[in-house]
Amino acid sequence: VILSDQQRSAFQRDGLLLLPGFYDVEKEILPILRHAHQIIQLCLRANQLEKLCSDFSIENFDSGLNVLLQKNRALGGVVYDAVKQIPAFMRLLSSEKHEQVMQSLRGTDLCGVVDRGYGIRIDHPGEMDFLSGWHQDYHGHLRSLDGINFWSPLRKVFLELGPVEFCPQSHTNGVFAQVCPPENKHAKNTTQYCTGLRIVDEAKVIAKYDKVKPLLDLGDAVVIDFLTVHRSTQNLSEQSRWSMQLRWFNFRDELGVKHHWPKSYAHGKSFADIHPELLTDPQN
Ligand SMILES: O=C(O)CCC(=O)C(=O)O
Repeated sequence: VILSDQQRSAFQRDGLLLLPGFYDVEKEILPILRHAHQIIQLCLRANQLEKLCSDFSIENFDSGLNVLLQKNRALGGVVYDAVKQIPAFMRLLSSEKHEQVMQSLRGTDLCGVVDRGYGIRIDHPGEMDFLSGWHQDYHGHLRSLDGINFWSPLRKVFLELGPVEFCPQSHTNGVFAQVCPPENKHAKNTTQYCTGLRIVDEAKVIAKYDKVKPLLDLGDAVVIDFLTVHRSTQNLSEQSRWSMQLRWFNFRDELGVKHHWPKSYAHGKSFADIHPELLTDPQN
């Protein structure tokens, strides 16, 4: 992958970069969709819903998932956990093209894949509980300040499907100070304390920036700086929104080296362990 000077400066300026057709749909995306389809077929059969089993198609690769959800919302969790283990997804996660983009954008020869910093989101129509509020990925994943999230759809993203919303140039502010939710004030450990952190004066901070909600095709990727503020938007369509998040970091980042590439929530650690100076208790 060779990025142009223009792409590199757009990324430095905006803290995000759209790479249309970054993945080969046939070779890199379709195997993931086919495998996800098979997993859903297995779940349908295991739940006496074999009548709903169907052949694979790109548009309807998750056919039957809505019925599983209606039968028992927990089955959505089963599919969610299962698809992260698809070999074609794991191969893509660590593929050389991400390393090349990291090297080109971060000017480093030594990158890493964020352990447990990857996944496949499935955002179902109308559900609000699992949407991510305004945040920087750094808080949730740490490792190094100049990490990158490769976000890519597994279903074409149109407006009603709920595109991710970004604040371009918000990365230039550095790490935003955070406030914990009132209910965490007396949490037993820092991981609990940091669950659901919000940017201090969120509304004022967010109002300062333009917003963009890129619509994406299969194979496109948005390269997101770990410090760029973004959030989920609600899925108002009738289909589930499927997307991949693949996070990488730079081993040579000074803060990362100093703190031994700290881990975060997924490993019982948190932002509070590394940046206590950027955390405040809620006032009420
Ligand atoms: O996909 C989304 O709705 C939000 C994704 C996100 O916040 C992230 O990948 O960090």
